[in-house]
Amino acid sequence: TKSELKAVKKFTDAHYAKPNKSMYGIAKGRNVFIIHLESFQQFLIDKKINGKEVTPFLNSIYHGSNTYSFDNFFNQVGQGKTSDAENMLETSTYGLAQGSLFTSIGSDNTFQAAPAILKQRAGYTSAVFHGNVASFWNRNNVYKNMGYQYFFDASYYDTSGDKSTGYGLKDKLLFKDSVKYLEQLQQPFYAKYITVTNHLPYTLDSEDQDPNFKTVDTGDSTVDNYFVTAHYLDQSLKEFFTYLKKAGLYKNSIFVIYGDHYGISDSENPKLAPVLGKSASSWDSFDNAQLQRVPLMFLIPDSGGHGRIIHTYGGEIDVLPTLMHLLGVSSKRYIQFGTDLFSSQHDTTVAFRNKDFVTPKYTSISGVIYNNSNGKKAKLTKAQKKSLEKDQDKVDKELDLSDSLNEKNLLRFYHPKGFKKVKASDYNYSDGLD
Ligand code: GP9
Ligand code: MN
Repeated sequence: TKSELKAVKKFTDAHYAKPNKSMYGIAKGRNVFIIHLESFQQFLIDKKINGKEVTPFLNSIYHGSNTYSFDNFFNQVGQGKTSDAENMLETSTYGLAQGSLFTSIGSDNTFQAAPAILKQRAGYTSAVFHGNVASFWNRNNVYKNMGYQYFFDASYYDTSGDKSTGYGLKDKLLFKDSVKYLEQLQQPFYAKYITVTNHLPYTLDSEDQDPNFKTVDTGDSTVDNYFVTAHYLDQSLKEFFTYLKKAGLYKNSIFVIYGDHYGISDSENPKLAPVLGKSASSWDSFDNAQLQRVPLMFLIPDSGGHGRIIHTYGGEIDVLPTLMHLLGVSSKRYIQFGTDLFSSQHDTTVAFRNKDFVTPKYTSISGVIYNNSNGKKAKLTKAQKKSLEKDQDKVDKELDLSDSLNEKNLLRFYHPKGFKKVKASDYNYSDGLD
């Protein structure tokens, strides 16, 4: 009801972080590429195996002079995995405590999402490129409610035979075969690429494997193969960027590159530990939480060389307000739970979907507080305890309010200035062939 909406609005208004003046609008008018790196964890960045970088191309972007890279950025997904990550990035609201928001309520929910906002405020065309079938995670319905104009799913590509792995078209082919559609998009566009090849069980035909890259031998094939498909994903991006530069689409774009969630699960982490130079026998839930870091990079070519690696703590919920401010579109009037990562008022408490959380100093897991600096259980003063209880309260409240907003479809009552309600029936993603 409307009073429930009020409670949400009161929270997000108070929580809002005003933009950093030196960053606001630095990517104004550029095309936006959202590049979703499937199952890609931060530890892959700069990782060398047998003397070779696993992801040399992404590393070059990560360290590039026009890239703002974050090394304390966490995934916050729940059971909705990829779809939860997408929901957070498009709406700056959380996924649900159980299941996937996309599949459970996404067909009927009211969204005030990036594609609609950017179209209405800044004239952006929007499209998703993905090599799996449109119905997976209910995307065909959700994207319409988000205001996506185009969805180029598996039906737009030849996915036959060895062109696909378990979740669809191989990444190199997705990037290559999407070009003919990408080139048709009216600029500026907001284009999302969701990769799939680096997905469990990380299988890859030998013809797609780089003979010059030898992976680890941990005795766990999931861990070993993870590096192989991550390497392939890296090569696929390199090829795509080569095309974009040739086509003249590179310089006038901003690239948001992020990992959606872990690829190696908690139960497999002890097998991974030695590869990361850690001990398997002392591996614990603190270590599992630290591995929830995923990459986040904002690459803004030819933007003056002020890029750097930023140690600010944040999570997927924070991407949308950050991006909007880089594009010079104020986020203030919308209901969003994240805060601009570049703002001095940014909230550095990162909530996990199960109410655990991480701050720059502490990690809280099932109520146990660990010191980030040494991974040991923290000895806390009264005042520190108090302040962590406050953090926990905020985390609980934030998740509850986000759930209330989505579960009760409260955005249907909310009319931010100038926002035209999205009409799903405006969109038709069929390619006319089926
Ligand atoms: C499939 C893909 C995988 O289309 O996006 O989703 P996930 O299994 O990672 O949630
Ligand atoms: Mn995923």
